[in-house]
Amino acid sequence: HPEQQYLDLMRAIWETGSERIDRTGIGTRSVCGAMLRYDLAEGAMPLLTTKRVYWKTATRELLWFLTGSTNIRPLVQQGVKIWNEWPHANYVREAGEDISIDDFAARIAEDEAFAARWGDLGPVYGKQWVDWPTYRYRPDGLYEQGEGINQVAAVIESLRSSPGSRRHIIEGWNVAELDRMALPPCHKTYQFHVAGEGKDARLNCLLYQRSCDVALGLPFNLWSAALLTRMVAQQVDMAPGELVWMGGDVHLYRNHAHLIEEQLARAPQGHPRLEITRRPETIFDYRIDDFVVHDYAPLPPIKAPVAV
Ligand code: DHF
Ligand code: TMP
Repeated sequence: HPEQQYLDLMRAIWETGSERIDRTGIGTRSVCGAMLRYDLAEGAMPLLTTKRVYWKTATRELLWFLTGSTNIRPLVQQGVKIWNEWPHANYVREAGEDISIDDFAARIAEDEAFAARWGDLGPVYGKQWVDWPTYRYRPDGLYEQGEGINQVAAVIESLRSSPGSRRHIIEGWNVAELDRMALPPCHKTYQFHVAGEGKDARLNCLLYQRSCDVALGLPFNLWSAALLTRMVAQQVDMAPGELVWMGGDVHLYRNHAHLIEEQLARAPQGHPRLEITRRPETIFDYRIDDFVVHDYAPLPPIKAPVAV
């Protein structure tokens, strides 16, 4: 079963990873470098079945990236909470108000000005993907802002015009702007690769993730990368090929022990498939209702706290 790769990686890190105190202070067991491969033919998706993964939440996050937004407000308004911890921690620290995370989220949802001031994550994924900033030098030697680069649109264009190119890349790691991001990108580089030609063309995708929380982040990251690959494939009229995932610092948090022990005792359940029910005009026109998952009968969710 393809999910066995994930479980094997989890077990290997838990049993052999090196212990360290990480940025969050929680502590991890970590390995350097890992690879997972998933065949996306016939609708197959790397959607874990050994615990329920909220794929609609992950899908809403991906669609939010594609709008270029970096403010959590549109997510909060859809009931997606996965990015709330960082603006909340920032607000408590900077404004000095001891507000609960749920009350903070409620305020983000109802107060537009408050959200504009406190809900932004800085120039994270959405900004870099569709509006990477450029600079234009003037004759006097100073420079001004140029037009932003839409990397997603550019990759669609290059896949259509030169499928054999080795430059189909979406990059999140804007070195000049890292210090303004709430969290520098984890899933930082997506490279597309076309195998076969003409009617037989298959779209492969390689994701390089510099830092990976295997228990909480990776299930979302695998789903989203496969989903992006399918959407791009649909837009360029190719069949989806393979998703290759590569991790840099691949770790398990020490306070996820209960999740890990429970999940490693479980066995994969069947083969979920994704159907995309419509072919939107562009990569930016997908909606949540365009995605239907079939044959997903996972084992129950396993809750664990996210390290902030
Ligand atoms: N920090 C850390 N330490 N790990 C992460 O995985 C992470 N992910 C981020 C931002 N910062 C991070 C963005 N993505 C959850 C999943 C993905 C995610 C953030 C959080 C999460 O908490 N998942 C839970 C609950 C899901 C839900 O409430 O819908 C899960 O059980 O999957
Ligand atoms: P870091 O910036 O110190 O590496 O911390 C980021 C943490 O968040 C790390 O545990 C990896 C995790 N993470 C994911 O695994 N996937 C994601 O998509 C995001 C945003 C974070």
